[in-house]
Amino acid sequence: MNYPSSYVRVVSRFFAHRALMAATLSGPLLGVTLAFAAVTAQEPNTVTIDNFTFTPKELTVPVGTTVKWVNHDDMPHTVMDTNKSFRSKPLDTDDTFSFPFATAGTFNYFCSLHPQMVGKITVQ
Ligand SMILES: [Cu+2]
Repeated sequence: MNYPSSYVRVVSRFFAHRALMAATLSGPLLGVTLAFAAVTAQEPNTVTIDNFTFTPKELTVPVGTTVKWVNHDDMPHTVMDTNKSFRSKPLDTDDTFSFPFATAGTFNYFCSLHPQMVGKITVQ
């Protein structure tokens, strides 16, 4: 469709204004949301995956603990023990993987899709 350029200009200015207003209004709200997310981010015995990073990168738990991984990225990741004692399927966004650690030891793991992503679970 062909709109006269003056119309396009007015419309795009309108949307630019709306976007600015939305950004201004959502600023404080976003701050609150982020603060809330920061507080809730670290559930015990849970490793989150954000921006190609396992957080916490190293986690120490007592024997018998089930550790849960949650993928917050919009791209699949896996959780794979270097000694193959556990291995997840590819996790899509918000998918989780849980593994019960029944024995003490150090478990180094990585993402098989992005092997530079590494983490460690120490069970004692
Ligand atoms: Cu990955």
